Amino acid sequence: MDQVDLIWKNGEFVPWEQAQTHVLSHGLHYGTGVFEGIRCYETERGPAIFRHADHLSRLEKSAQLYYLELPYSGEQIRQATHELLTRNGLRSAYIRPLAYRGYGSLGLYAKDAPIDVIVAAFPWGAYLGEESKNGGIRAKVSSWRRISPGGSIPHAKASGSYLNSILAKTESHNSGYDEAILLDERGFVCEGSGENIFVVRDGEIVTPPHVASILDGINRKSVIQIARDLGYTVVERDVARAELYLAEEVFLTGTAAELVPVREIDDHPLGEGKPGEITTHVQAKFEDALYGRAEEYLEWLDFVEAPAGVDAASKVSS
Ligand code: PPE
Repeated sequence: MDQVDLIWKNGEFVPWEQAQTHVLSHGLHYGTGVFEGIRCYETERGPAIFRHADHLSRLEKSAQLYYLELPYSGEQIRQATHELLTRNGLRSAYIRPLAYRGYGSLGLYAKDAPIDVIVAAFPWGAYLGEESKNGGIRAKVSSWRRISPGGSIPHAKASGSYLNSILAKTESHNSGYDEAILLDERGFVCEGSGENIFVVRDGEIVTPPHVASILDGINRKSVIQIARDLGYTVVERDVARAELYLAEEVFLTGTAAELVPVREIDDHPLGEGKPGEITTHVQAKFEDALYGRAEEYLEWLDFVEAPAGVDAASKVSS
């Protein structure tokens, strides 16, 4: 992990090594936390956070779904993030806000465990490997089903939910693949272990709907809009497993991964076994949007503003 100077924790900027938590913190035992993954990109007009407001609103909703009352507003977290990036001298970064039940009591109804909130920002390169965005990846349909809405909340980005993703990811890696594709409890295609999925069939772009237990990805939403603006038809509908193998093209979207083509699933090469035309077309526009090169999507960018009197040199705790 690429360490930087400061982490924001409960309203203060603390040195990276001191941003610690007690071993009896509730979240550590039961996964009672909600988090976000956000990226800041260096653009021609300065560092900009992609769809920051959407990520913060999802954080608030995830917290609500698990009865976690956030002690800070989205706007407070937003400003803290701007200051954190500035103080750490980061022009681009992966940003990880996390709110979790901290130290105070254990047991499942632990209203005395406080809610701790942190925001960390650090460099994080290509999530699925350097070659993934150009060359595409090899995926495996997981033997693990995605958590079902009957037992948990797939729509919340909650820490505990990720045990499911970790099982799937580990299995795919241990079998020599780059990523896992999970089916939902009904057996329809759901998503990757940390990405949403899109399938191209007969020139149309298809992606599983919300009832398929997906996380409501922010990049999914962006890519749907970009693809429609480029003139493609995008349909949200259930996708059968076999459609993965029959697809002309498949790609994944997520903050960490960005837009990654899939070139092979369960040893079936897709299309010509390399990233397809529609995928690369949408990917190019999507990357323009991330890096502020697409005028029409500039409104998605939250340009980082250094709070008055703060610059990269002022690294002390406030
Ligand atoms: N599904 C899951 C299960 C998921 O974790 C992510 C993001 C997505 C879909 C795509 O959502 P969005 O980033 O809003 O487009 N996964 C985050 C965590 C990855 C991690 O390993 O940690 C991420 O990409 O930041």
